[in-house]
Amino acid sequence: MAAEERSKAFYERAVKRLPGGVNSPVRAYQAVGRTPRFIQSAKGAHITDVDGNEMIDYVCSWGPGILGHANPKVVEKVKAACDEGLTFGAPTEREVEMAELLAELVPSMEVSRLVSSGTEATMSAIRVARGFTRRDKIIKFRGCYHGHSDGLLVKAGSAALTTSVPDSAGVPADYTKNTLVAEYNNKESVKALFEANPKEIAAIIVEPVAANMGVVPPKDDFLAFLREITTQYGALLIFDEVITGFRLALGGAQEYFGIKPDLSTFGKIIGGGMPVGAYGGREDIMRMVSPDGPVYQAGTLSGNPIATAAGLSTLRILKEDTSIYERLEKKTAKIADAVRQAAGNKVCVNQIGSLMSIFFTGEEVVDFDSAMTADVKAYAAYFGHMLDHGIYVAPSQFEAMFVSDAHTEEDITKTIAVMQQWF
Ligand code: HOZ
Repeated sequence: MAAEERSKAFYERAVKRLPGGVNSPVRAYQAVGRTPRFIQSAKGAHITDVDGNEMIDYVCSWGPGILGHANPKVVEKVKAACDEGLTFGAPTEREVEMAELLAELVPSMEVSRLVSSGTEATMSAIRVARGFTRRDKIIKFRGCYHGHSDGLLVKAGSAALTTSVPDSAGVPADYTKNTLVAEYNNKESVKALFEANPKEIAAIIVEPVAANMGVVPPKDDFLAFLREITTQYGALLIFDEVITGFRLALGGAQEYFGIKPDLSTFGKIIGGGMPVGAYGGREDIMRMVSPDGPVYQAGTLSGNPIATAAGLSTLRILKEDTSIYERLEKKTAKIADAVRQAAGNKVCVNQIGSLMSIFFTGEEVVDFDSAMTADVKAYAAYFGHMLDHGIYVAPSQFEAMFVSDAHTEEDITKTIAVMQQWF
């Protein structure tokens, strides 16, 4: 086993002053029974912990790192932006450029608002949907995760699953009574909710590829069905593209699947490694947002100049070289195929673009229930093997594996070899 002394020492200090010793639950490694690695630095596809262990990174900061860590062009822009000032609480040119670029690359984003996290983006998009439709109820899917705002922390995925709290304590029932829950990839469950509440549903919010109960792609026409049924009932369709945005394609999942939502939310990649989120969509809907309209939402660090510098630079790199998406798909599919070959039907490998999950179950994983058949103890053992052999994957069965443009053929070959040893 690699040296972990310094990580252990930091963790001992951390648990005294931080809940679980961390600032976001999945980082605590509770689901895999190991000590979290404290990170010193990262470059390209490699991450190095405080004990000097260099690992091939497939967490990629949970998605932002599509170019790998510390891309020199992005870092240069960030440094230059720092010299100009860290935050002004006033409009800047880069915010306008960002909104223009979003509209260019994702045509449904006619008008957008920048915020500081994906959680803020989804919470605000829901508020706009409610303000626009003058309806209160929303539909979300079991196992999908849209950040940690009260109304969305219902049957939620991500670390809420790992820590067995898909419904969080501290959220009054009154706050979630308007959150209706349907089953991902199950049209009937959505139909039933609309039939029971024909004029009350403001919006459906969905991860177009569920990636917080592990990666679960939508069945053939599921997203098209959501588009149709929302239109039919006068509700809005919100794509939560915090993970899929600029990852599945330059235009996100909406380009990949050819479905145009009314509103979308972004985070992760659009911040290029800095804290950013965005929500936006149809102009008539977005004009509801204050100060144009009556839906209030604000933020001191919204559109922060450093974050927009990192985000713009990242999006421009992606725009200049869209072949990156083919490369990502090829590399990720290579890993997925190798695991399928080595593990046979002991596992279910879901892969789409540069997102992937290995579910430790013999069942096909298409929804929350099938995801829950995964053997989390088996995942924990696999995680330990990967970690001990220099491969850094998510410390949870229910998070995605992210591949970046910085992963080299050598990285992929080594990763496959370590995986094959295990299976
Ligand atoms: N919610 C993130 C995974 N889907 C985890 C964020 C973090 O721990 O950094």
